[in-house]
Amino acid sequence: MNTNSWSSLIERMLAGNVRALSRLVSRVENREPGWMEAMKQIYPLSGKARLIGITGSPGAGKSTLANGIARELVAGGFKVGIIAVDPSSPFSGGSLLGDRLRMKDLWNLDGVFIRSMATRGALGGLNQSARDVAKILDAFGKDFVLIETVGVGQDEVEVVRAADLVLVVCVPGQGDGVQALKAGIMEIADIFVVNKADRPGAEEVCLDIESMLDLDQSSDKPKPPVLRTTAHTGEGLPELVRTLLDLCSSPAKGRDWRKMRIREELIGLLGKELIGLIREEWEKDGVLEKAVRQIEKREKDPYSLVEERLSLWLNRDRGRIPRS
Ligand SMILES: Nc1nc2c(ncn2[C@@H]2O[C@H](COP(=O)(O)OP(=O)(O)O)[C@@H](O)[C@H]2O)c(=O)[nH]1
Ligand SMILES: [Mg+2]
Repeated sequence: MNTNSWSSLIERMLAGNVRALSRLVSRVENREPGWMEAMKQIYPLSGKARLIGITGSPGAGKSTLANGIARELVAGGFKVGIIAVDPSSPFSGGSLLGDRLRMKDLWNLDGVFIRSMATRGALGGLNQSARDVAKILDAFGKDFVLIETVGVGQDEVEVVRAADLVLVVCVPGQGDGVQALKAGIMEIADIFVVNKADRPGAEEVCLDIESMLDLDQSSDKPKPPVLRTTAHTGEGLPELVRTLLDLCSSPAKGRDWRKMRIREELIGLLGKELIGLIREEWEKDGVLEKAVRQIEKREKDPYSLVEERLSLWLNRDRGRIPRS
């Protein structure tokens, strides 16, 4: 049997083989032919793991926290995976830095599997790629998948939106840091972590966040707890993990949240696939090139061309798409 075939990879992954897991993740990320079939097989085996988003500015201590949280969870008997949407994340004390090839690999540190993903170039889009990897880790048997991402940029925000629980990491001395949080991240936080509590100003940051939360009457969500940690010494981590486990076991986000996520994922997947199909078909037989030439010579405008193309597609497929 071809040991690199999808079915063999899935089989070995399910048997606990880390190399197969790593290979599978890469091939799905690269959208190699058959990836969708593979995900169809993997999907029913997922759905148990909790996705925890960890977001905050660069240097806030997200990787150190993720490591610490993973350690605590492992000590509590849970299986943990980490996805770092930031290839510069120094997860094994810096040894990942400056080694691009190895960074693409999956790391196994004390049973915690760590996957770095580049922010650019994810074929299925960063958000979907992170979801796919999380599902594979879930099927592999992880109870928790931590996703670390810098809290800037639409893609990154989408990634944390897909999480079951979101930790927003702040640090003292950030200046307008808390202010900046208001844009987008604030409302998706389930727990605020004030890290680097060993530094002066931690108390002020906590107060800032608390008063900001008091001002925010719009949300019907329970007020997120604000916790202090010193990630590199582990101080505050047991309490953070206790809070996290508590929140995970209470279905506060409810069904609508899940439905919203499923809806977004469906639309996202469909969109990506459609774009792929359209591009492929339009590029076939030089049709796209012809259109480009027509626009260049100003014989046609892009709007009419898109309209024509669209109606061609719709009319051709109308009879084939079932109504239900
Ligand atoms: N003083 C202090 N330094 C910390 C703390 N947590 C992390 N660091 C340090 O802050 C730097 C950035 O941490 P890192 O986890 O890479 O941040 P990330 O960019 O958010 O992932 C590292 O040098 C850490 O050792 C903390 O609680 N206190
Ligand atoms: Mg990091």
